[in-house]
Amino acid sequence: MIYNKAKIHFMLLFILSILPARVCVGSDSIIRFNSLGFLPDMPKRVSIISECEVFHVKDAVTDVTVYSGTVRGPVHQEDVGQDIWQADFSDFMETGEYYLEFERVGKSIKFRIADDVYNQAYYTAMRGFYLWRCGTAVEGKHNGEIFSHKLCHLTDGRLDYIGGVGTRRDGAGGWHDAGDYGKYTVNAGVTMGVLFLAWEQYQSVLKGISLDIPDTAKGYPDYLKELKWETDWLLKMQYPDGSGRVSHKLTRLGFSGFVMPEEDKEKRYFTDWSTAATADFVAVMATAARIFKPYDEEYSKICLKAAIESYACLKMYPENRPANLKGFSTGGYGTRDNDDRLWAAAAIWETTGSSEYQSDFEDAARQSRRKIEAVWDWGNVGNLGMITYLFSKRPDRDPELLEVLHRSLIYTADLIVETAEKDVYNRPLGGRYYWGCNGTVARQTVILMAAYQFEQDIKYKNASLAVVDHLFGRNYYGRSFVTGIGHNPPMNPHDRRSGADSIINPWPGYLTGGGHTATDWQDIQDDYRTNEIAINWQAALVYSLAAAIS
Ligand code: 9MR
Ligand code: 9MR
Ligand code: ZN
Repeated sequence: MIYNKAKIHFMLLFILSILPARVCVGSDSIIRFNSLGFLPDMPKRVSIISECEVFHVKDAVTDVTVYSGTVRGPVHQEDVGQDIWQADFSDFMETGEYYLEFERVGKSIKFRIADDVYNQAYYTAMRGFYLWRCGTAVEGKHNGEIFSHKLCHLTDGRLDYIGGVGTRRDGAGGWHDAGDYGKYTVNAGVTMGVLFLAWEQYQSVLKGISLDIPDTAKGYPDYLKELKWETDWLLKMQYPDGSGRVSHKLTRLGFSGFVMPEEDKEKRYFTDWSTAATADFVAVMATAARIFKPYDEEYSKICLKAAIESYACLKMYPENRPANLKGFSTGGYGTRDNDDRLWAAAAIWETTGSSEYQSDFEDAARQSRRKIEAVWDWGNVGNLGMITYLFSKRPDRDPELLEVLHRSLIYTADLIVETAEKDVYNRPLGGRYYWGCNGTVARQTVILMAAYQFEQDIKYKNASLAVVDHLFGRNYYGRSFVTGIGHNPPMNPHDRRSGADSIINPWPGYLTGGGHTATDWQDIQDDYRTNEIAINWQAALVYSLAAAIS
């Protein structure tokens, strides 16, 4: 009788499943690594929290040892309060399915080495945006379960707070922001900026990947189809009076309870405008005009017109102007606008080539103290402007400024690499822990990959992949931080859909925010400080995975 690999595997699984639990469980919480697996020719690193020395890589089907090595360590790390041993089997490159065995410690969970180990995660994470769609019904399958919600928030939004008492205007569509159902321009900005950047850098791979989403933008690749959904909504955030002002957000007065979006029937309002929101709007619309152009000439014009109109508004209001959000207790996303203006100028210059925008950017960039920054998010989007300029193909850039920005990019990327190397789990943020820091961990890949593209030094790509390792298991918790994917993922994110529907598993593919100390992440729904999900963190996750599969 001939047994093929798959059959033997199946039989083994069957035998394992009837053995007592302790035999199969292994020591998976002790041996920590990327539970999605590894790319054949890339680093394969493991953090172990128990004293160990010799380890073996074993074929998961035959139990044959295919590689043996010795660990390094221990290294003590203060913030996590642990002694960590490190194993490295990077020079083992055979595709297949394996597990690790550490003498006197035990076995790890199984993992794969293959070229496609991150593809499914990319797909699921990107589809997270589709599932976040507002103003429509959505439905998606994951591991055989169907997640869905009905038409929601069709009456967005009221104008009472911007001079239209009792009236409304169309503000439907876009993505819900996070675990709540609000829609916030500033956070949409950084999210779209990172997603557009992923497209610009990895479109040769991304455009071939079907996301199985509805055809809401004929002729667009799926990835851009999803981005257009948000762009359509963002266009509606611009005041229609020609002033170019952009509402800071569109939300209820306070957060809803844990209900499905279609049950959230309270009034939602366009709020007052801010210069930060207006600048982010310019940046997104200018970039959208450029990126959508090959697929949709007409729409590209609409985006560019909107960008130009709002840029004029910024020029009329050179001082930072926060929105008046009195009466609202939903998310604030209050931010000073310098970095947003810088990004706006870079994006609209890159799209139009106009020298006015160019000198606006160059002046702002020369004045900017920190150029390329190591830590950034919705409150600090200058990097998006700097990167736009650095990667531009336009001929007349200022060589001196370019040189300064280039040096800053390498300096910052090197700093991130060093910071990650010093951390026992290769976390690239050092001792920084705060609201949404997992998003920033993921976002480090943007700077790392920018440096990689300039220098072609593999250390940057390796560090970028180590970020993915960290998010999917090589971390203090020995768990995946992404719902529905990887080992022991979050089960109770602060997400209203996940809390309100009748399915035990949470909506899939979402990165949770992370602890505010090294050790205080709690996988409980009430802990919105550490266990919420959000589009800006998700965009960074998508970027990191897009880089990994490209
Ligand atoms: O659910 C809200 C979450 O989306 C926000 O990020 C968070 C901080 O603004 O606030 C959450 O709402 C909480 C509110 O602020 C206080 N009461 C409990 C709410 C959670 O159900
Ligand atoms: O991501 C935001 C984080 O940086 C802030 O510290 C926090 C408190 O203001 O708010 C976070 O954003 C939340 C937003 O205000 C409302 N929707 C959910 C967002 C994620 O928690
Ligand atoms: Zn909605």
